[in-house]
Amino acid sequence: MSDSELLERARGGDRVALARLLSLLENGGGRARALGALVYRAGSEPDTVGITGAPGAGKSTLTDRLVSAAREEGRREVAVVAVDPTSPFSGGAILGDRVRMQGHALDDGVFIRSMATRGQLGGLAVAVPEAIRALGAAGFGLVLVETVGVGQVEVEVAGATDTTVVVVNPGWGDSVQAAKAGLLEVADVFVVNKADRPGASATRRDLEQMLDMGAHRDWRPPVVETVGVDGKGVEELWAAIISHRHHLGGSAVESRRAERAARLVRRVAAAAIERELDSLCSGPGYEDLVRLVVEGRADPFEAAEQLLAGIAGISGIFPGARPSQAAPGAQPGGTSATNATS
Ligand SMILES: Nc1nc2c(ncn2[C@@H]2O[C@H](COP(=O)(O)OP(=O)(O)OP(=O)(O)O)[C@@H](O)[C@H]2O)c(=O)[nH]1
Ligand SMILES: [Mg+2]
Repeated sequence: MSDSELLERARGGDRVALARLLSLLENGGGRARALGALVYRAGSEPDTVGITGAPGAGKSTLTDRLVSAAREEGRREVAVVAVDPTSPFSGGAILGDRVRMQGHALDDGVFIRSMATRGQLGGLAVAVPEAIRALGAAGFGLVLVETVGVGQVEVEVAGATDTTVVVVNPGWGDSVQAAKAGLLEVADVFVVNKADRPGASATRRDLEQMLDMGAHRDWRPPVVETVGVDGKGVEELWAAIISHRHHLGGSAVESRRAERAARLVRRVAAAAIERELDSLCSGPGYEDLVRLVVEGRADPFEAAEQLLAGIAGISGIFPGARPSQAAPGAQPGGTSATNATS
């Protein structure tokens, strides 16, 4: 099946085609780039909500409830991307999530997908937004992204949504951990889940205090208490998400998305340069250069200059990508030519 045929089927509601499309994107390589080019041109970005927090905080349970809330509100197509960072904590997360969200197994309007780290350039931080785009192209107006907020990349993935929900549990340690992980900065809404356990209101106060100290601009993240297992507080959580959405409004969403796109382009470019550098720094030529420095026949700057000459004319490094179709302004102004002659 051709790439455009596959995309057409996915857009037409063929879930098998959609799953295949997502797998191909996830695998990376030339086909992924060609598909990615189609996907990015095929539709706009859907509304996105990130749900993040420590392992076992209740993210999947809440995500499941939020899917129900969105469906009840009349959202026609809702997708869930459960990111499995293959961290030491996430053993069995994929199976667990599937089982937990079984309530939607028979609902045609709900699509659930797990994603693991792939070898693709830029990693999850690039792969997840691409999957979100693909889901948008396939007609999903709302995508919920569940991520374990334990590492920098995971926090970045979670924060790369229109609205980011940070889930903590009762206990002072949890909010401190969340703060340490950088979750305070990305949170638009806080949830104290497992509020059936002691200490929920204390944790809520702790969070409020941290928010008091922090400089939040025009939106103060509300703190909501929930009991994921019985659905208590979920209505309030959904309302908080919606009200953040309203707060963002049209233009704020646009500027958030523009910032994200800028970060993505930079991340892909940085990963590509890093990759080129890795290969330049692995050959015999590199050893020769290093020897020159060791023997005092060149300084590190001269050696680096010679090394970098190898990537001065960097292009054609994404097989399948179509740089010729990018906007004229996107051309890097002939910098490589300048470097080559200087
Ligand atoms: N007591 C109590 N247990 C809960 C609550 N919400 C979720 N749980 C339980 O906590 C456990 C973890 O819930 P999950 O929803 O899988 O948590 P998660 O954050 O998705 O976990 P990972 O994806 O593995 O990081 C499950 O056994 C849930 O039943 C709650 O409000 N109260
Ligand atoms: Mg989970």
